[in-house]
Amino acid sequence: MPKTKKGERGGEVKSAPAGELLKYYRDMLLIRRFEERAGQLYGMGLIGGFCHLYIGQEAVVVGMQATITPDDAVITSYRDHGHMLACGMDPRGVMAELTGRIGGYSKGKGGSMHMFSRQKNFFGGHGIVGAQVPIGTGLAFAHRYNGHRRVSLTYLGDGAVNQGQVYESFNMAALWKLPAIYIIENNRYGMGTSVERAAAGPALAERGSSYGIPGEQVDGMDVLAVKEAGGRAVAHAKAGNGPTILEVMTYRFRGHSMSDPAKYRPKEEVDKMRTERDPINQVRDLLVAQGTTEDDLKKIDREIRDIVADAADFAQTSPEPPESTLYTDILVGA
Ligand SMILES: Cc1ncc(C[n+]2csc(CCOP(=O)(O)OP(=O)(O)O)c2C)c(N)n1
Ligand SMILES: [Mg+2]
Repeated sequence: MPKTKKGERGGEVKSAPAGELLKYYRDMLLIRRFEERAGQLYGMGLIGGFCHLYIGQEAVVVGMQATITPDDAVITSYRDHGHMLACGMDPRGVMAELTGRIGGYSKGKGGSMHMFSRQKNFFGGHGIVGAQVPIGTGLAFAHRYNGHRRVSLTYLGDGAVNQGQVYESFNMAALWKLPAIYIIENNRYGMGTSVERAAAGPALAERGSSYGIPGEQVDGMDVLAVKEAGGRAVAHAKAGNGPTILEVMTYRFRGHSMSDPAKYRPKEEVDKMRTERDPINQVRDLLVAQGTTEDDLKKIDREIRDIVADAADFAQTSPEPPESTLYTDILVGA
């Protein structure tokens, strides 16, 4: 259980041992720096197609990842780079996929939205809004069918939660008590539409209540809060009690994709979230309060910078796939 300490703003904030916090700091910083570099490569014209950055939302995936084992399954939407890095996928392979090179996870043919790792139990990377939800439910079904004590984490957005297939999935997951955890990353917008304009009823955590699925709203800018709620959901599923919905309140600091008019939310709103709720700065503050030095943090910063620089170099030097591979690795044979 996380310890609590008095926060600078007077409230109770959670804390945890330095070793644990350092891991979260490192993992979130890797995602942040990776995404910043991906944004730069996109600006240089090196990334084709879509590219959706996860900056601001890092605590969601890092907190959830801390609750599962490598055998558990993870699936998400197109805003997927952070999820892949959190699953332990190689930054080189992810970046090279963004630049469409043969060293990428889909051999340069999938791009940002279509990457997978069977080895890390990461099942994509889906460009159709909500389409990952039935698949994630199927993964939970497979765990149950095969008698494995494993869970499936399905991430979806506040926009995706209004798709019909989500409710077919909720019904089956509840009916068969599947070990499915649905993590709604409520970043307040689906492209340029605020959740208030798109969703009837504000409580997305309650969207499974008529199926009897417990729901919980969680502070998604606080990695320890995510980990705590995630841990409860995983224990519930592994005990055979079925699915949980976590509505994780988060915020994306960047645009929806690389072209975003930025007219649907005031600049002050973004600035306020960046300065007051940045998930990485919050962990950094906890670490400093526990005695981690600036030098220790700088060392981590340098390590992360080197990993990202190496991934970016690889993504520019790995060759493009040859024309002869145009029709290979498209379908898996029966
Ligand atoms: C079925 C379908 N409808 C529409 C789109 C276009 N589209 C892409 S992302 C998106 C917004 C989804 O928002 P949300 O679920 O909140 O996820 P976020 O982008 O905030 O992570 C839409 C409408 C799509 N890709 N698929
Ligand atoms: Mg959204």
